[in-house]
Amino acid sequence: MPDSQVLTSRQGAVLTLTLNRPTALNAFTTVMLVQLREALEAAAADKQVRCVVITGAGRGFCAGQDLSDPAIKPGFEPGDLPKDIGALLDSCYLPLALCLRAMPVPVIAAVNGVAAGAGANFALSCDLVLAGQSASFIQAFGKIGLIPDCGGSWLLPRLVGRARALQLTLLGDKLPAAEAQTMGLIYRCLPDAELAEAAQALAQRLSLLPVLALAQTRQAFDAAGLMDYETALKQESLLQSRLGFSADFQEGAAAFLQKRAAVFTDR
Ligand code: T3D
Repeated sequence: MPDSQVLTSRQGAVLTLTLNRPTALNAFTTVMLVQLREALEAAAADKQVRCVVITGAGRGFCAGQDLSDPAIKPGFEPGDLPKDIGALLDSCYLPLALCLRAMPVPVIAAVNGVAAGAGANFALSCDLVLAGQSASFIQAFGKIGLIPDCGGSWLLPRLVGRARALQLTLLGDKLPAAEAQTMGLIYRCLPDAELAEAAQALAQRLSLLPVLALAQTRQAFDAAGLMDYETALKQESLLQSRLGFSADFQEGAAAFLQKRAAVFTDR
């Protein structure tokens, strides 16, 4: 679709989604939020897709919620009523964030430029975050009177600890990609010119692995964060029991014993 706010392209088993409003640094409109969720849902339903890459068109990754979108734009006239931002979160951000976190395949964010507000937290919710050296992450919420959303309140303290999460969110400073890597917020910072190729290479590599187990690893980590040690051990037994019956495990173990490359097919 030429006027789509989310472009899709396929290379083998890797689907790339490109946020496509470059003149507004790919800020999220309600249309884009819906299109992005629908594209992820379609990828989840397509057994041929084994890894997803998400990136941005132009010089930005995503500047967060489009503040001029009619769904939230403040009125400038006396008597104009504020919009219910929580309703937008419930109807658009929450289903998108839950869909991303439940993807049956790994999802890579290739952060090609600034990622601000919900754009930053959406990227950080992906499984592996690569960023170009000119990219940056901004918890822009505090400066406009909001709290971190799109999963940020849950994710940030878990990723970098409470002190750093508060530093990032209360000050709202631009965090360069290299510092984000040093801090453990993202997987890797790369030269800008290498980002797209590195993201595709990483995605191709993941697509050859047993993606069912990779996606369940993410889900186990997320769930274990809310469990005590013994409950987490029991969760491991349960998941491992299911995976033990999977074709991928039979294939992986057989390939190891037969000294050959494994071919994984489960989704
Ligand atoms: O439901 C809800 O609404 C709640 C959800 C909230 C989630 C959120 O994401 S809240 C945070 C929203 N985002 C921001 O506050 C960030 C606003 N943007 C910026 O601070 C800056 O644009 C950046 C630091 C990200 C980049 O700065 P710079 O100097 O590289 O670019 P720029 O010139 O500011 O922006 C380029 C264009 O993009 C510009 O348009 P123009 O003047 O060329 O026509 C700018 O207005 C537009 N743009 C950037 N961010 C947004 C935006 N337009 C609408 N909404 C934006 N968020």
